[in-house]
Amino acid sequence: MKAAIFGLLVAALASPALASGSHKGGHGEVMAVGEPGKNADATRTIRVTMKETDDGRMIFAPSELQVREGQTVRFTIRNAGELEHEFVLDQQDKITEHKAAMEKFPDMEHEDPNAIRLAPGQTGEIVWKFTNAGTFKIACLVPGHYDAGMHGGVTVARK
Ligand SMILES: [Cu+2]
Repeated sequence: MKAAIFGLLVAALASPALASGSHKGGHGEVMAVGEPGKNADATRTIRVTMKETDDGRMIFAPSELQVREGQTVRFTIRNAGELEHEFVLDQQDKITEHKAAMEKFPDMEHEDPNAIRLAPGQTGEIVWKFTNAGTFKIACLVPGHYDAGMHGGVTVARK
């Protein structure tokens, strides 16, 4: 239900080019960044911590990740901060679109397989298969967090 509402909001915000049908990634449509992976296929675990820093920034540590095309990765994500944070994995234009939607509707929740929201102290997992080489993003789209530094890159090397 919430995901469906989000889809409508994104459709309303998206440019005509983006509204062509592939923008609602995570709802059974093909995403450039890949697809949900099977736990048994994961050949690698990447641990990512989300937190605020003493100088007022918010970060992912590490923030630059390197994986390989075809690889299934288990992301173990820990919120070591004092605020709620989220980990969203996607291509840059989808992140930008989603960020704008979140700023307009801050209470919006989403339950996409490429995203996880964690309360302080919580740890969660995303198993993801990277099906395409390229440069993608991780980001926290809680309003203000991206601009406080909470984003990073995922480079998917060609097989
Ligand atoms: Cu955050």
